[in-house]
Amino acid sequence: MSIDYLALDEELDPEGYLICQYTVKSDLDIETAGKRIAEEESTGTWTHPTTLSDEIFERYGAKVVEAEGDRTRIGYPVIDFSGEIGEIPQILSIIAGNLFGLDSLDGVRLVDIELPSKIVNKYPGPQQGIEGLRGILGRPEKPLVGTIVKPKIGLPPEEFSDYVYEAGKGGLTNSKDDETLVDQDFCPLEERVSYVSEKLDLLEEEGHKMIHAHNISTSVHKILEAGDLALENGARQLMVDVLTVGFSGLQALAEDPSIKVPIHVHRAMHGAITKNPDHGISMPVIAKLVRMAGGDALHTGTYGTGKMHADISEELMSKEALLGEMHGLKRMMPVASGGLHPGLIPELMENSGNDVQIQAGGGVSGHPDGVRAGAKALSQAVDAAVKGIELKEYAKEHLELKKALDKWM
Ligand code: CAP
Ligand code: MG
Repeated sequence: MSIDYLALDEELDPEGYLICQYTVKSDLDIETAGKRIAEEESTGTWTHPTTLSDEIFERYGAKVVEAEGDRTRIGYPVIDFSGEIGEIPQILSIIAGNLFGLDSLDGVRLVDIELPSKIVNKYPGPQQGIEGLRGILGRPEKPLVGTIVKPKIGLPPEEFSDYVYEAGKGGLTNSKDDETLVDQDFCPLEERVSYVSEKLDLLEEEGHKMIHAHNISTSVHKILEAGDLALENGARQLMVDVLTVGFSGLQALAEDPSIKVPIHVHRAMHGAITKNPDHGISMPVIAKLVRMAGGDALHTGTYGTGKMHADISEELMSKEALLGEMHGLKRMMPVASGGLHPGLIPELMENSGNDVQIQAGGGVSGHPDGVRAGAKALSQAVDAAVKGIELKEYAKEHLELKKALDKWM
């Protein structure tokens, strides 16, 4: 046989390959562009290595099985990902590695990946997932409703915990640290967790179950220690900024037997990777990797309703990446957050359905009557949407919602 990465007539066994779909912008025709990616990321380089035999190519070479318009599908043999040590970093170094820097390609976007069970089954995945979260909160069907403590930074631990308490009194099921807060001098992790845990206990005594995700994003060699510190002080949920920490930090936590609480995953920095439609990695791909690494809930967007940039078709794919079948891994909770307020809930829920954790920071703390009223207004908006009642109608009997709509609509 001879070495040719183009295999357009071949049907790939989905269990034998990790199949990637890329879109490419280049002066090259799409077949040649696909070949450049396949050779760079498997057995080739810019010229033919004299050390590359037909046998090596046959066994380890990637195959371009589709090349049409600006799209190409490339299959990487599962054996290229074998071994005990490589894991997600190695997967990314192959399917999302040098190819992004090739001078002959003006833009490449990794749009989707199909992972075979041989790869996925190496990962335990989410420990709690959506069912676990719903079980902890005793909320089997309705969306979870949460807030992000605002301002993002600056509140000392006690005032911080007062915010959480007020949000709980307004009916919210969830709250969380912001992605930029970890252990700063004005609000150290240990003290913050301890104050918040007291308030969550108090809420529970008063009949309301709520959890708060504490951000322990740090270097991988410190993250388990930070997790333990939070748990010793009563944390009911942990949070990781997965892209600034790295997938490995999330996986280290998720696979540690002492961490039994759900892990909330924030995606700060994803815009640098996902926002350019001609280049980078799509959010659904990141979502699949987060699910393998063991996240329980992940930010996937607000379907065009909030403050963050959105491509709705990709957001729907991300939702499917978390909730669809994935070789037996538990399903994850999609989190909708960013510029939300009660007035946006019906439109959001048309796309999200009930399997969503809805969160508003400004949309709770910016309510004219404060956090408790803001939390009530958000809960009322979700209740109205679940019941299929128009917000304006529902607001006639729900004053907090009315004031929120008056302010933001
Ligand atoms: C939302 C948020 C989240 C964004 C991130 C913020 O606050 O806490 O970090 O949701 O976007 O700081 O902006 P607001 P995404 O409710 O006050 O906007 O979820 O798309 O990753
Ligand atoms: Mg935030």
